[in-house]
Amino acid sequence: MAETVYPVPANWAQDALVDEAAYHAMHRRSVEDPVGFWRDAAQRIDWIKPFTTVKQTSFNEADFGIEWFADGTLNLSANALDRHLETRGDQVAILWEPDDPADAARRITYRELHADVCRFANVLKSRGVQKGDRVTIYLPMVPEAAVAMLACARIGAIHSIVFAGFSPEALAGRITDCDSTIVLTADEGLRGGKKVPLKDNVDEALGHCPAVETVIVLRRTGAAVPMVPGRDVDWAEVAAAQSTVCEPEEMGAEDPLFILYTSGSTGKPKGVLHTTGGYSVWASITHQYVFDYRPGQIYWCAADIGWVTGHSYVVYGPLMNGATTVMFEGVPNYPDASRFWQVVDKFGVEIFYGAPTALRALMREGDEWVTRTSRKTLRLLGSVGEPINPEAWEWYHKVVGEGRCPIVDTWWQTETGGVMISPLPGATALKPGSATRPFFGVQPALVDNEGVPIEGAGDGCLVITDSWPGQMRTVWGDHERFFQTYFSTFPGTYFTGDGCRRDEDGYYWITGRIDDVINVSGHRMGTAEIESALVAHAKVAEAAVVGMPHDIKGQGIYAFVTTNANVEPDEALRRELVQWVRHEIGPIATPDVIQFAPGLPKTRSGKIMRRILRKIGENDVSNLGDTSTLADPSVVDHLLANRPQLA
Ligand code: 6R9
Repeated sequence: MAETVYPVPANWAQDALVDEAAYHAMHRRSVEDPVGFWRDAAQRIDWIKPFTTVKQTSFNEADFGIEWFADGTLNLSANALDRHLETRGDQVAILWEPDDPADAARRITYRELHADVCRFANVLKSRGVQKGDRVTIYLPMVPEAAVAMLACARIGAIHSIVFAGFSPEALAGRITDCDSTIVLTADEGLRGGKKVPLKDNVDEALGHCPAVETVIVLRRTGAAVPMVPGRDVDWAEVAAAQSTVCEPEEMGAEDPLFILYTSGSTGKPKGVLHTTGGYSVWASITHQYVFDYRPGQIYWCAADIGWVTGHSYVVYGPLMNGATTVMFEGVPNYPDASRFWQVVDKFGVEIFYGAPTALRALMREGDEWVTRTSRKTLRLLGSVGEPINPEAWEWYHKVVGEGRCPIVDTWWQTETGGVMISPLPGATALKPGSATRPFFGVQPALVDNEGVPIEGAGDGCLVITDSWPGQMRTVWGDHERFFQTYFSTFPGTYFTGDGCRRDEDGYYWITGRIDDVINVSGHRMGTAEIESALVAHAKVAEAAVVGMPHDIKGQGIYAFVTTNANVEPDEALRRELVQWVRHEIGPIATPDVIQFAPGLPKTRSGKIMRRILRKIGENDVSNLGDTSTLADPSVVDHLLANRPQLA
């Protein structure tokens, strides 16, 4: 595929915080003099007691440790709220859009949010929550979720948000793992017009969690839910009884801020732990520069607070930067496929940050859903969560952004706390599908399977060679697992688990998880590459590719393909797609199997559950493992029932 380059638009080069020259100068300083760079950069935070040490980090087994600004003290909620009261107390902090567009939006100013947070912090204290205690949050996308996070941060409690789409089983596991004794939830959630029985789920989960003493229940739909006397209390009732004065707790920079569970390739989900100082610096500085954010701009990150993107870029980063942050309860296609762009018009959104999976789904519905809206306020678009295939990128750029909005394709992970590799809109010429260049302080490197560094252009495993402030500090309760998972594969470096290509311009192209790499006749191929080729076909909406055992090639290519609405998949199309991929990538990428499917198995955050597809590819379907976190488990039944006969 021919590579298109989109230069920085002239107005962006001129007006942005950082242009090309400034990017290079700042990045160079950040790696040559990290202590000086971060000592200066950390002044963006209001410290209670200033730090004297900046960086004490080692990725080596002998003296392994990660500490930033260690002797400084601060409070994140004070940085997100109190510091704004004088300058922008009456500015809207959270603009909340409900699931149903007919219901009223909510506009919460910094002053109101501050009061709500203090009040709820006092609620937590009144229930016995102390600094260091774990608070499980199982709430839908409502402002109270942000209030709960900030209230925890205010008193030094560690929040553990569990996505409100997770099953009771998953919730119970996470409550137990971090020994949480308090759960915050709602009667029901609302998404895409459907009710989610959150309180019922909590009740079921708590059957396995006898240590939980308090459940605070927010009334979202008003459904009648059973309340266990002594354990369950009504959110509004207990909040009303508290004062709006609550002094922020003085936290050490390395005191824990939150735990967020994330799945790896093996074992049960890991409790990724982030601490206070480094994370605050990282979430705020990345939000400011990646989105070229100026206080007061209307900014919308469409992620759920159940994911790290919601933590760093719906709540913490934007609020520390004095943003008006949009919080959206709903889904992209309810009531119809114009929903995102209607919300953009309703609020005058200038910066929109979303996921490729949503974009591909909307793209499939046709352009009119987009073009019937104005979107004239949009200036910048962002992408996160998975590689964005060039077709979706071009559509996002041309149709959604009308060619005038740069796209920041941001690569990062739960573990990294914030964006690591991304364009800066005023500095970086864009190549569709590339996350482009490292953020300040990030030192990516490529190594081969034996750990030998790859210089210049090439393909390999993506590692990060030195620490950055937003890095996770441990796996909750299992420091050894932290070291083993991330620092033992390629000693002395942080191993991301992602494969990556670096081109002649030093641009990084994430090719997908290493465990998604398939080896066909000795040729390594990113499944994302083949998927991208398939999706480039006019009739294909979405594709997922896995390896399958092959007698001669070692591994063959098994492709799951969802066609566009109105396309009837048949044998002719199958042959056409095989030829298409051969044409796009080369004969080496010829798919061995193409299975058409109306839907792919996805988690509720929209990530394709490749584990299941791999098992189908390997014809090992007797035990597909835990499928409880799938958005729609029936998709799997369809896949199993329609497997093509293999020779
Ligand atoms: C923020 C987030 C992390 C994994 C990561 C990678 C994939 C995320 C990406 C991307 C290509 C991007 N990923 N952003 N791949 N381009 N812009 O998604 O965190 O849920 O922990 O997932 O997602 O494979 O390793 P998390």
